[in-house]
Amino acid sequence: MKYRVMSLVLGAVIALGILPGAAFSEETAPTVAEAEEFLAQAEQKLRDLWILSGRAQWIASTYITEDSEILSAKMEEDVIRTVVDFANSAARFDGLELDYEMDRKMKKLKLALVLPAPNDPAKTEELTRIKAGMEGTYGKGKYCKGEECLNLTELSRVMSSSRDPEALQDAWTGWRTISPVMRKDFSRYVELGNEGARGLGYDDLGSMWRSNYDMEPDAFAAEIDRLWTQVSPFYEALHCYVRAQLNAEYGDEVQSLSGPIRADLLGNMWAQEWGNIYPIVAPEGQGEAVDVTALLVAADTDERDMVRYGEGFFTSLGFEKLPDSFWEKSQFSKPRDREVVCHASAWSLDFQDDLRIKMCIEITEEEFTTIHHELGHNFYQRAYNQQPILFQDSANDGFHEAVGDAIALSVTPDYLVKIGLLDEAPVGGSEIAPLLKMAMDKIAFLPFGLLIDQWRWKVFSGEFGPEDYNGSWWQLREKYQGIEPPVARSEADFDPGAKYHVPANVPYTRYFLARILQFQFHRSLCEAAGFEGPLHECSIYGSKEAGKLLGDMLAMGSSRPWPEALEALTGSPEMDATAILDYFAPLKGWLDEQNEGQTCGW
Ligand code: X8Z
Ligand code: ZN
Repeated sequence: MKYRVMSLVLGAVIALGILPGAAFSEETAPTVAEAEEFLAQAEQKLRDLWILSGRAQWIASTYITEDSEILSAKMEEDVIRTVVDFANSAARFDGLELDYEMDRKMKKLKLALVLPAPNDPAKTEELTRIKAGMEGTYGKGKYCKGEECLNLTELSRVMSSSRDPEALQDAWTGWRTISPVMRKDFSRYVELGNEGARGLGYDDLGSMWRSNYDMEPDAFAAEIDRLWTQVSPFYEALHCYVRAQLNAEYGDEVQSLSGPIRADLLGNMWAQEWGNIYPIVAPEGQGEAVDVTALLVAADTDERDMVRYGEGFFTSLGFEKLPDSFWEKSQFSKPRDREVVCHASAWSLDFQDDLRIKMCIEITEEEFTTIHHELGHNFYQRAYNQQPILFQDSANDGFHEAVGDAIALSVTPDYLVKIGLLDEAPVGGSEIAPLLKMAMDKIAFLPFGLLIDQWRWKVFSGEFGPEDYNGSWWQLREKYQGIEPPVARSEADFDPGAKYHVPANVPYTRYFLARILQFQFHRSLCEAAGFEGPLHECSIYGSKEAGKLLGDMLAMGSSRPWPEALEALTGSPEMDATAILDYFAPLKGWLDEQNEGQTCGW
């Protein structure tokens, strides 16, 4: 099962028989023994279904055709129906005194779907077909100019490397031609998903998503606001500095010194991470940032080699090597002969050892980081594979996204020297350059990580209606990120659909949480490794102590509330932005100096 969609990949039922709950009498009062039997049956059946539907989805993602799409939608339909049935049947045991484990399993069962459907077979089918169709449309998406058609990988290359505003604008608007056709389907998906969530007792689908954090949904939303308040001054300082550098690079005509930044100038199709334009903002005389892309290319590294490096990091911590099947069954490169979903993902197909990643790896630093990110999912999945199936998940979804990223923070110059990619680490000099380069990805991402679901939550609650999908999207893009489109947009566009997680129905707040959590993890792991010194210089490579601390937390899966898992690793049960702020502290002072005399903000 693919991690990111745990619940929606979850299974299928087809001919597997027994209706959930059918074995239990509705007439007599339920007993604890019956509840236990019910859970055992549910777990057995869901495991079978999830394995089957995971396989169907693997094929649909690595071989997009009408047939594979229909089959995977069909399997997903069965999973949804089964989980909804189980969740409804579970209500029968409400009010019974269950032990902790059983009680938690009942809760997890109710939340096992990311996409619930109404209790109506025709609507369930409609919803799964719409969802599979939107994801397929995204996967196949191309921008054609005459004979020449460009896919997302190719357009992204333009976004990351071109410095020609016209070419950037063309690639940016070109990619967004793939999504207007999704608009109608998306609004129907919102209706049906909401109806499904209400059927399970939630206010709407957004509220259901927010209910999976061991706290009240409103309290979770407040938690997110609190974290954003902690980090937003840093983002504003970075925004201000970068805007000035872009103004110096492109001139007033292209990028003004005030107001929002033009969204196509930041080196990424969605302006979510800005590391690709680091050369434009690199300060002189402030030390050196290592160019990992150049090192990979110089060493003639291929896609598999890159993944081997990633695996090597985890084994250095004491984790077992990946199984042979990982190397045989993963998709590392974009096939030439068929359409695939290139968006990177990590899968556990059998809840045991059939681990795989699916990527279209490019030989770049950005992808090197993504490989560590994906492997983090796989090592997590294997670490919790002894848990009951309903606890085979991360402590909260931000944890799943944070593990590989925390490891990638240890890809320091010293580490690159150890693995032979770099001859020697830059010595002396200022730390500003490497910190700024890192901040272009980590700090720049924060408002983006936040806003996708701020938008979707309001779409699900009805506050943003179909007549204002694109307008409200850009309102939030400007509010949080301080960016604006390079050309006027209208409701004939559907720009949210040009970001994978929207058509694919993957909640996004997890990535915001992960940006905060990964620095907390890194700080604690560095401490366990006995590292003393600035956090950005720490690499836990080779530390069995750090590996043990991490591995023990991962093995908990979702069996306990996430604050306990966090406390086990960091000593504190709170999500807290001080770790990311500490990591970048020297940079903040420097940015403030650079920004002196500027009018920051937008
Ligand atoms: O979607 C991903 C991963 C798969 S879980 C590649 N990420 C987000 C994105 O690409 O938008 C990782 C960072 C944010
Ligand atoms: Zn991920």
